[in-house]
Amino acid sequence: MHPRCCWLPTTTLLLKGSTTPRRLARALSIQSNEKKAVLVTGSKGQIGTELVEYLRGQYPKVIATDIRGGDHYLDVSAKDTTLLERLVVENDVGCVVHLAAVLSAAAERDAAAALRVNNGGTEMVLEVARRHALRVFVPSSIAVYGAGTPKRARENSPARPSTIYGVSKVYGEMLGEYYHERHGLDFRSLRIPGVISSKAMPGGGTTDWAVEIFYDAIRRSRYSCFLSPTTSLPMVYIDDLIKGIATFIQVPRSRLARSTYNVGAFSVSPANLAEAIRAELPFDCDYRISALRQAIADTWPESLDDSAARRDWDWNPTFDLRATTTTMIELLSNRLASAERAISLRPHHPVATLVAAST
Ligand code: AKB
Repeated sequence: MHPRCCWLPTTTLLLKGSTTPRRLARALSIQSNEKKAVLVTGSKGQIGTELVEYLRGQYPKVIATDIRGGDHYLDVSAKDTTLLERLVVENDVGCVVHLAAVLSAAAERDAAAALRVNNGGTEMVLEVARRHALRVFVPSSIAVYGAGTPKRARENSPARPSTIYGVSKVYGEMLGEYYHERHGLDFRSLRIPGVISSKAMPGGGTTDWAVEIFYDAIRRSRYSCFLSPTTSLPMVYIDDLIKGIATFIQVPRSRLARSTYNVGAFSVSPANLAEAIRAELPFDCDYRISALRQAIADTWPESLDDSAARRDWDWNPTFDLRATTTTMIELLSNRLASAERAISLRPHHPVATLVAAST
């Protein structure tokens, strides 16, 4: 059991004067979901790849699903409730981590697909979770904010996005909170900034530059950035995010004052990150700005006020810009070097495929 978990025994819950049958049922379903299997959608994505690995060290069973394979094929946009329910029941799932989503720039290019995957997928997951009293984690994003948001966004800052991705994330948060209020569902969400990671590439996002820059710095000593040098956005290093999600999904509900929290770590612009890389490697960055992605980034906040997450459930990121930069360079240099070797020996080695996909 997680060290911070201290569940009240059933009798204590029953004896408490204010406990209604509905509250009791909710508390019992939350309690009984602890350490059952976890099902992850979008398990092959940037966050899923590392989260599944981490959760496998913590839970008896983790079912990794993805449209690109994983343990089970699952296309969330198809809304195949029967398939999801079968996986839940057969594997005694207690918690769903629903990561599958179309990211901001890709969503702008195909809004219909984004609505099918992002809204449709969340609708299906919440409905199955309601029927089986599952705990649900659905990531939200800095994309919920819009042009009227202050530069440093709080949870209650205006969230009026001007992108279809942002709209879908607001919808996911609000639908989850509705299920929580109306059906007692244990819905949890985090507004996640750009994620910097070395194991799996992001795809179709506006913050992807902050990962691409490391690949190109190591392989070519140069990068052409699609955002302007001064566009500063909030970021988090993957290790902090993974530990944060794992903590957040396990923390007793009684410690959460809200369903949706901001999580930030540091803010960085392309020029600042290029400078941090240049302190480690010979490196040049130029700018070929994408009108689409720049317009999206211009509506997002520069930083996130995450004091509520720090206070309520101990969110405590440890990687700043420097630690992220040196760690990324070290991990990626090793991985790319072994991939180069793998490419020359075995063209279908998984790391070789990762490198090929990133080029
Ligand atoms: C994107 O850039 O679309 C995502 C996000 C900030 O949600 N990384």
